[in-house]
Amino acid sequence: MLAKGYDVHGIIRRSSVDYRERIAHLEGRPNFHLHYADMSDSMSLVKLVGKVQPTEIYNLAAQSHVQVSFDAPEFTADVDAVGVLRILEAVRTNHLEKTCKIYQASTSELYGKVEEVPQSETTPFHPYSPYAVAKLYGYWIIKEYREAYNMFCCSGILFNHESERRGETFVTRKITLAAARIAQGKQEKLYLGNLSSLRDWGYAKDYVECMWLILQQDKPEDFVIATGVQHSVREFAYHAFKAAGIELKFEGEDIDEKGICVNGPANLVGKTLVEVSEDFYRPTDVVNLLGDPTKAKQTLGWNPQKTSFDQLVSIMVKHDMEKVAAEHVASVMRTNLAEYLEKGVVK
Ligand code: G4F
Repeated sequence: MLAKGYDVHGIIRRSSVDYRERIAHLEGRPNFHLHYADMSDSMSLVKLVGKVQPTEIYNLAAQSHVQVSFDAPEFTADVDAVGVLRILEAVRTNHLEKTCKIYQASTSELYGKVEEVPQSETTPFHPYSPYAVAKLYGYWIIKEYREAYNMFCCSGILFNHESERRGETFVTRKITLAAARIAQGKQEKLYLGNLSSLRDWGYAKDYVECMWLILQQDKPEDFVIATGVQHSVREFAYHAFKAAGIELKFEGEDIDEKGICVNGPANLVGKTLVEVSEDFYRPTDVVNLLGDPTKAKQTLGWNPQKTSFDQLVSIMVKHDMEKVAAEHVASVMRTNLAEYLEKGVVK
């Protein structure tokens, strides 16, 4: 958005620890502004929308971890469901419904216990987690305000979109970081949940371009954003470890399945590097997501294959190999400095 010349305003929540690593490179730019507000605080949203008078709102705010939504269902509903309503009402309260377009981050999790494969804009929803149920409300309230008040508000039904900035507890990033750490001797083993779960993984950078395209159309519509290609968690792990120089062979079934190193650094060959743990199984899991991006391709001119699965894996692994190596250098420097200080070599 900054590259396109927009003034960008984002909301942040107060925290006593710094959690802005992923936007640190943007802070200080003249067109980039951060404001304290919260999706659970209507007044903060009403005041901010009134002050900024936005022409486009991208609502990507969410408690977005599906497994966590089983532990914090009420918070998830407040932010992911009612939060969307609060944004719509903030726009209406400030009389901006004719000038402000709204993009809502809807999700392939809406298809949940899937009723058809692949999933398109016409596939029935069957949400299968507290997260997905909350997101379903968000989807419908956007549609309702579009029809009731003639507002330009749309959903992008995004399938999993990954990148080097992905949170470290989502499965792809958990795998790429572990592969990098194991390859560099910083971790022994990776524990995962359901290895057979199937996802349609795309590159987040390509998907945000599509979010913007959705708001540039003449009429507000919902779109499925996906690559149309499906892989299992097991396959993602295989390719990520391969990109880190380790070849895995998977043996066994379900909870007893293991990923064993069959090729790679001599000290790892023959070792079990991936195991399954019940801790990462969900009470209900969505296991067969595959999107049909035909409408986005035809209407928006978007290319779902811009970044291939192999390219995505290698972008993430390369980034994490460098991150782990840099952390190692920083830690050696810290240790050396501590020693020098102790010995009085430096003061
Ligand atoms: O990476 P995940 O946690 O992503 P999930 O649940 O598909 O949700 C993500 O994508 C959605 C779009 O479809 C977003 F709406 C949502 O906010 C989020 O960004 O899990 C992917 C699959 C699941 O089936 C999970 O059971 O991987 C399986 N899995 C296996 N082992 C694991 C693990 N997931 C995680 N997080 N950690 C594991 O160890």
